[in-house]
Amino acid sequence: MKKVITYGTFDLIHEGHINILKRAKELGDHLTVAVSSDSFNNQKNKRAYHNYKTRKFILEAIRYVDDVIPENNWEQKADDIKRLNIDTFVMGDDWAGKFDYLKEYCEVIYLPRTSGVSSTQIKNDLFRVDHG
Ligand code: C2G
Repeated sequence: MKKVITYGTFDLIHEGHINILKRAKELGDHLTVAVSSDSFNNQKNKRAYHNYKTRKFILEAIRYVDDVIPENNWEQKADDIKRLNIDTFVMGDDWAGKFDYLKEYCEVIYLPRTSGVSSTQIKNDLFRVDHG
């Protein structure tokens, strides 16, 4: 069984998230998503609308996702890959090159981001609608 993993905040799930989860799953037979904890989001200076419990709940409902684990820090990836016997690590290409050190443990693939959509864009657009 070919196991794939990807990491992220996955707040306000949108088409871009679904696209990368779908393509990540297509690279193997099993997809684990490591979703950023609330404290790690603070470390990433990322404000999520939904808390960890909700973001995990939503991810678990997505057909391409087989397992959801917490992402608590930057350093856990190599241990996760070894512990879970991961074959392929996938991230959007906004991270291109940043995780090449993981090639020592598994295949590293950066997939094109879906242009024109992001949680920040959604929040800004909603704010503009409400405030003119
Ligand atoms: N993504 C995408 N297209 C978008 C938006 C996001 O392909 N329009 C991808 C990102 O490239 C990433 C994944 O969806 O691979 C999750 O995106 P975020 O929730 O923004 O994750 P991020 O904050 O980049 O966290 O250790 C890694 C970090 O936790 C990644």
